Amino acid sequence: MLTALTGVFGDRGDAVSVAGRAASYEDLLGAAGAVAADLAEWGPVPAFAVTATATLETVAAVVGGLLAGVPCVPVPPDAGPVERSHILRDSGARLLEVDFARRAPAPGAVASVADDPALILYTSGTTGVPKGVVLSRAAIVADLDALAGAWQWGPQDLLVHGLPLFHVHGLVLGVLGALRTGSRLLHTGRPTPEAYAQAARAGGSLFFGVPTVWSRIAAVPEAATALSGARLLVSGSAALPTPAFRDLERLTGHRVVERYGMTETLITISGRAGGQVAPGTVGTALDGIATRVVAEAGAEIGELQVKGPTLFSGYLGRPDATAAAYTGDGWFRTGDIAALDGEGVHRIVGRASTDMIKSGGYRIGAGEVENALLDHPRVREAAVVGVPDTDLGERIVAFVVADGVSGGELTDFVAARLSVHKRPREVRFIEAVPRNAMGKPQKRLLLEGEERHRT
Ligand code: MLC
Ligand code: AMP
Repeated sequence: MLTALTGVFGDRGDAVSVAGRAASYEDLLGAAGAVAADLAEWGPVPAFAVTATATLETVAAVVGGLLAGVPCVPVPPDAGPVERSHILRDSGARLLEVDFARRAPAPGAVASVADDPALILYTSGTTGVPKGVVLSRAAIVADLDALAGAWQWGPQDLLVHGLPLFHVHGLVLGVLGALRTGSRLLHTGRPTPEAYAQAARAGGSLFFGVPTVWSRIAAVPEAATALSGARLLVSGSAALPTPAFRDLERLTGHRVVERYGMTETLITISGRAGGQVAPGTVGTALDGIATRVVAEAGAEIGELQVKGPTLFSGYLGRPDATAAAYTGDGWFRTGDIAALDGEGVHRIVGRASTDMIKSGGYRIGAGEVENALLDHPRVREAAVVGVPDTDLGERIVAFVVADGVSGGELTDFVAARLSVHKRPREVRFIEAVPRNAMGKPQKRLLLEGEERHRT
């Protein structure tokens, strides 16, 4: 599955560089071989987990899992005890420590088949605890090959990004994509404007970022102009604001290509290298993917539904939730609201539920944050919403009914139990959560109040 590691592209001393440490394919394959040997020694396990810091160790762990045919569960390094123990318990994964200095020959061909799980990525639903999204080897290969075609991505490229290695964007596209296409990888550690500019000066050709990263680069003109020599700038994981698109076009000469995807579907829609790109649009379906927009009679926008070989194998241990994610005729329901033009170009216009928040490109379920807040002894009610934010796209705002506790304490409480990016950026104390006759929270009322608060 990892074409580059078979040596087709030849070896290079800096094939993979992560946060300032470089490795050749031979180094990486040796370290991954040691991981595979450890996994073989363990005997049968349903999965293994790795604390997915942005390091060569994480890359070796993921490749080692592929070599051994054991699914890998990357755990966010800042996950607090509640989130971490849920992930480990739910997946049954045993935690593996990686020592990149160790080397072992790669095991011979493993008896894995294309449908076998390669990765289990935990992602938030609208309510409750995160679910494990099972991704097969075949789904990943289908997606990476379709993207390689769409972006003309190959061994001539130097891919640059600084995204976390526990989600689709940074891990599947940003690591496995480089290994599959044979492009070199330069992971900057953190996705700062300065680090991207430096990587551009070092020859970076293909750049990935979430919109927050691109907006921050656009706000630092000397960093943005350094990206003029790149071949392709790609944005995804959330909507790229048009002002950022325009500023980057002016400063870099590039029209940023947007692509759309989900943990459950991988990337399904994208603009093309050398193709027409318009701000606010995410392009056309990738090769092998079918999309449809199911609109109410007379409406032009509706739920985006997708089908194709890149789709997940199901939520781990949750056949109910898996079944609920599909329509009766077998299309995956994204929960995103979209419009489709006559040319097959998609525009994502919103989400069906206010309970799914996208902040800094991270997907956060309101229910998970509410449950964490309700675990605090002073909190009686909690309602969490995403409020428009120029930097993060949306920022998490928690409305709570509580006394004897400060907003800062509640923020720290969530950050420590779940993870830092799931913390509310603002806590507002209210008398009661507005509810309808059925007792269901009326979050739109809170959001309307928030609009008034802003103006
Ligand atoms: C602040 N910090 C706290 C804290 N408040 N720590 C503990 N408790 C508190 N109360 C610290 C953090 O530890 C961190 O420290 C620092 O503040 C900043 O943290 P942050 O707020 O998370 O960083 P921020 O600058 O807001 O991050 C922006 C960002 C990030 C863009 C870098 O949001 C990001 O990496 N996003 C990428 C998400 C992504 O990859 N999504 C893809 C999903 S896949 P320190 O020391 O660490 O600086 C997908 C499919 C698809 O969507 O289509 O791609
Ligand atoms: P995640 O599961 O973290 O992969 O998040 C998936 C969600 O990110 C999708 O359902 C969309 O809401 C959002 N998303 C991803 N890419 C884009 C994009 N280019 N434009 C708008 N939203 C996007």
